[in-house]
Amino acid sequence: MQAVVLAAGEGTRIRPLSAELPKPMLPVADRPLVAHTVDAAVDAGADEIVLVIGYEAETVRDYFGDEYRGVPVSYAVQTEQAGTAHAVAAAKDHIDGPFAVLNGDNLYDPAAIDRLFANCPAVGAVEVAEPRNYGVLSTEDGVVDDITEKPTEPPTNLANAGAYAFPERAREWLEVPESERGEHEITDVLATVLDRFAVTPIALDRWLDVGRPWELLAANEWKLADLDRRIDGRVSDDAHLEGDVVVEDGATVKSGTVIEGPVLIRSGATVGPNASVRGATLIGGDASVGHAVEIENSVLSRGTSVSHLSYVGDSVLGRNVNVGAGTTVANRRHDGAIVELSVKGERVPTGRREFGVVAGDGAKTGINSSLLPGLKLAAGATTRPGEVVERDR
Ligand code: TTP
Repeated sequence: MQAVVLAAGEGTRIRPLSAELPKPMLPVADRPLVAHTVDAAVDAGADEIVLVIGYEAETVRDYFGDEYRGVPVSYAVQTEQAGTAHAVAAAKDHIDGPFAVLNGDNLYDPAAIDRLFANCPAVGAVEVAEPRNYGVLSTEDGVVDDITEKPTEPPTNLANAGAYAFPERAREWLEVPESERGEHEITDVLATVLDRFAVTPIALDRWLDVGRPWELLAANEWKLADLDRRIDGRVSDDAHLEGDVVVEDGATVKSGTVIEGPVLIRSGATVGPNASVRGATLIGGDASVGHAVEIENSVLSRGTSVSHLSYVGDSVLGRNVNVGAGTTVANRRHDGAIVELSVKGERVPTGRREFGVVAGDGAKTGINSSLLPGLKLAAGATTRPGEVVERDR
């Protein structure tokens, strides 16, 4: 089966992390987010991967090339992000048989992708507590017979997980009219398939739609929890590594450092001396965590540097961010309330009582900056030495 993976969107809700990198290419453990989906498709036996690309398309192409893990990869360019059906339609000329459609910004339970492919036509379904916020699937006699977007009275608690195995004929049904929100939506293609085929619901034990910055943190928490301890880099004799810690070849952990897994330290990174790293944390390639720095439950992307005597907790730092010495990130409010973050100009609850900051590529904090919880620093933004930063910049 061919697997069409949608990776053309910019990820406006995850800004500033997507300022120069499309959301599907943001780091989740040891690879880009979309690579987890492509890996699941390859493991399920996909005989071709068709990547739909658009925003910052070259970064996706450069990563996967023409062949990935022995499976041919082709690309369809969607010039305008006019919706998920529009994205699949851009790949129409590549499709010549039954085909799967997967979102390049979703993490799926890999075993479910196996079952999805084996049971074509099929759709991924995930049990949710609040089905009103999702496309909800109705079933009869073990077959999906309808999908309703954000229903006020949901017929089931089965949400559409954005994973489809379509019969070849669906190729003819990709041109759908604009929906109320002005997009050409894949769910309208699914509705036609449901009318004409018996579509099997495939239960996903786990699923995560990465739309906003804290969901990238959650994606890392998920995939870092799967790490198995492996020490290939240089670790000082008096560093203390507990639990599932991976130190890749070419990474260095210096004297006096304490690391409590799951923590992944990628090649070229340096940690310590006397640093403390814990929680689900990714220290990206060539990143640097200096003397007496504490990092907790955070993502540090490639090339990011946190200088001596700083604290970073529950935060996502883009590439080549420079955290000046003595910077402190606050990751809890005094009132213990859920931390909010601005998403497209609106304050949105992250669902977390502990959440720090999100910094775009190249942001720099001055020495001894203090950053309040739920802040965003734009790509290239700076803070002054000693500044207490209370608002996004
Ligand atoms: P969304 O998350 O709806 O869109 P997005 O990724 O651009 O993010 P945001 O809403 O924050 O701007 O998209 C779901 C998936 O479909 C995702 O993998 C991107 C992909 N997609 C396309 O490839 N083309 C499109 O036109 C759209 C709307 C989405």
